[in-house]
Amino acid sequence: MICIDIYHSIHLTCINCGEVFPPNAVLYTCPRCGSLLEVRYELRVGVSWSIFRSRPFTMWRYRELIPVDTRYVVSLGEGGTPLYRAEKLARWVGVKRLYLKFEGANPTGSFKDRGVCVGIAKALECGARVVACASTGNTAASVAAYSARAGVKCVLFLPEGKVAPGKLFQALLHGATVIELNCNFDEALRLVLKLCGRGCMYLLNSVNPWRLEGQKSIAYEIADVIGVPDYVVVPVGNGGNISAIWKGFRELHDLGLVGELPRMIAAQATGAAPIVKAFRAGKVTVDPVNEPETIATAIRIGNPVNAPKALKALYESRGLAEAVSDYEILEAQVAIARYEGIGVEPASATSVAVLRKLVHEGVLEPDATYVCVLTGHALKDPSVVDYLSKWVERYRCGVGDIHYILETVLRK
Ligand code: AN7
Repeated sequence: MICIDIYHSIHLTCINCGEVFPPNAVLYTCPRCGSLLEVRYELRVGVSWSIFRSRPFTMWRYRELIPVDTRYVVSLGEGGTPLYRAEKLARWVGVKRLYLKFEGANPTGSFKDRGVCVGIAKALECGARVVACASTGNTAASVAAYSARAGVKCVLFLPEGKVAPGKLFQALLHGATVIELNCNFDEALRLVLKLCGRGCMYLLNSVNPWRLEGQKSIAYEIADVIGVPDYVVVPVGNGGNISAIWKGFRELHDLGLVGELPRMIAAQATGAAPIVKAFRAGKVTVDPVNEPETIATAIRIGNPVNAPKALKALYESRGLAEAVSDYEILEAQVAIARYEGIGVEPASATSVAVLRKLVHEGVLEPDATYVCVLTGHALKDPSVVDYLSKWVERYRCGVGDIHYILETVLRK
């Protein structure tokens, strides 16, 4: 058991004005300038890969680098997800070395579990009895499960009709209070931010900087298993995860645990690509997309709350940002499933679709090491099968017709 006495200091810092706040302050944005907060810490103890590798492969293997009081952690075994070498998919994409970080293998089927686990620990430390979030679905599913295990009440604000069925089912199954709003995700998030600002509920969206402290561990695991790749491609909605992964790599670099840094690539859907637009214009904030639309409902986000952090990650890492159509997303989802046996939801496939597009356009070199982060499991959204008719083989027939059907099938 370790707690916080292994740190010289832990604090929240405003990324804009630099104001510093204590780690147990219940703050989601800077009270002085309204900008985003970041967790900073200074270790009192030494760390090394050999210490980390002497422990089980979960995200808590790197617990010194996740500055939360572990006495409050309620775990479901988050992190420690597979990093697959994908040789057939690499050929389809057009690169030599491609790895897939499969976050669908987390307890509730998405990377959110890493961040929500830390966020719930912070909620418990602060004495919160109710946690809340707005969500396109995966955060809701994760918060519902972890709050159930932690024994706190959970209130979820969802855009009505736009949450994939698997995610909605998880939220209801775990006993959360589900409020479906007749607005989109961006409006729901603004509403819940305001409500949580009054102090009646603890906010677990990724604007809460503690969420990112958990999600950093994706970088730690990648570096642990294959070292630092040339590029990491991440599906982007609110921009929390790409910021967290970049923070993770930077911390490893600052601690001398790695010698290089990767370049970060943001992957979005064409109908919801405010980060791509801002990056192309060289801007540090986004112009919101008012009516975002994409089949990848997880990233149907027009006004990303972590945009300043995500854009900073792209500029600092000399990265890239690109968007792909819904058709390209589904095509990649099918390719990942068929070439590698890995089932992901549409939002996750944007990383592979964007990589393929950039390689085919000659923007990215074939001879580099790429990691695509696959953020969520296929079972989250079985509804997309309705759009896959071009790719699925499916027959309905009477038993009497079976010989005729088989003849057709086996001749193909
Ligand atoms: C599968 O659950 O925003 O850029 O409310 O579910 O950190 O927002 C989900 C986001 C990528 C984007 N892939 O991550 C929510 C939510 C999947 C996701 C993202 C999400 P961020």
